[in-house]
Amino acid sequence: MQNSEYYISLEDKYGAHNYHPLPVVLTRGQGVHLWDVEGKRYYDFLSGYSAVNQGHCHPKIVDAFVGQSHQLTLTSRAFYNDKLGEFEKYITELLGYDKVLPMNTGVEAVETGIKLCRKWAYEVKGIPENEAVIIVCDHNFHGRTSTVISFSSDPDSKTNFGPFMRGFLTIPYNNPDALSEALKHKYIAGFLVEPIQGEAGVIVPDEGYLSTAKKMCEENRVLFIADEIQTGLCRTGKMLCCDHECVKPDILLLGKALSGGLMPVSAVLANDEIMLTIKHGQHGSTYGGNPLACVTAIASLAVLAEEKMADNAMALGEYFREELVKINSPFISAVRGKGLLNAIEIKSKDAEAAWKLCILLKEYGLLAKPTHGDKIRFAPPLCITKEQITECIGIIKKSLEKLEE
Ligand code: IF1
Repeated sequence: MQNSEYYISLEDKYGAHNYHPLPVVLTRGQGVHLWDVEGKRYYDFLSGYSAVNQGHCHPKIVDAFVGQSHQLTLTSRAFYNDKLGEFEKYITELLGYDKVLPMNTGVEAVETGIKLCRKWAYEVKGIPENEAVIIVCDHNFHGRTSTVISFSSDPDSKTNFGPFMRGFLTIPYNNPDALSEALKHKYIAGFLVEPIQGEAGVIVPDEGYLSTAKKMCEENRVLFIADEIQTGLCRTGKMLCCDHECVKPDILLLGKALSGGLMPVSAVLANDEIMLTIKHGQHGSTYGGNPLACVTAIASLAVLAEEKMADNAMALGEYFREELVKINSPFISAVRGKGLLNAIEIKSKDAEAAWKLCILLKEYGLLAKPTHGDKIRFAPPLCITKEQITECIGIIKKSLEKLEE
């Protein structure tokens, strides 16, 4: 095995420069821990952007994956297979929907949700073809395809990738009045929203925002589309973030931890009135619903329940935020989150302060990365223990003190 510099130089020379990673080269993961090529151990406080809620290389998920990989991995949907129906039954009964449409990446689920919403708008609600409008929120992040960045408000995600897809109306997040106004427009088909805005810096809306928004959508026969790709699957202390307000989305989008970080698996759930608007030959994917993905997803969902990861996230999230506040650092201007999806906002004259803090955290054995400059997301795997959280608070405290020097 070579050293970190060697692997970093390989990526620099041969890889696209579409990321600016922290200078650490990882070679092994287990539970809440990662190891770099020099053998140093870290706490993972990013969890693959919430794709590794169950912990790295969870033995039960790996065993399911390896077992199926020796048997049958891909048939395409030109034929049936003996795992897809089992997965479809499992997840629709678990989450209370008539049907599921399996895809691979999160953004494919978002694109599928948009297509379903439009199809329903034309063929059920009766909106004139090509006139459907979907309401989205400022500072959203729903993925990086050309359609989805068409309604991004982030210049980095959007500049010079045009021309863009029309049919989207942007409103401020966490603003029921703005949604009420937008719903007066003709031809509104859906409202696509993150229950907590992850990329924007873990923006938690006011209590009641989601339930008020859902009610407004019902009153206007508009589909409430919840992007739970990052907030779902126990991350915020409930199976779904919408569960905190007993909101049942019309279209539910899942991804990331649906496969425990082993392979891309995403899913779109809806009831028949919406889901059956897509007929055979009208949407699909080579890998969508492959047997390997189905077995991996069932194991990933089962582990969340067996290990009570939602309860753990709820309890330890509270503890983590309380302890962060107790640090009382002059650098921390905000602490926010729900469950184990949290973030701090860094206050400093130095624009690089958040990055420098992440470098210090790395030195002291914790991996996290800034989002949008001055915010640092803290999202460990949901199997973390109170003792480990306490140790990580110590690392964060020590790093902040070092930053002051
Ligand atoms: C990157 C962000 C997080 C997502 C939500 C859909 C998707 C994502 C709420 C698309 C993906 C990832 C993408 C990755 C970094 C990461 C990210 F910073 F980009 F925004 F987590 F906050 N909906 N988020 O968070 O899912 O197609 O990637 O599977 O693109 O840099 P995907």
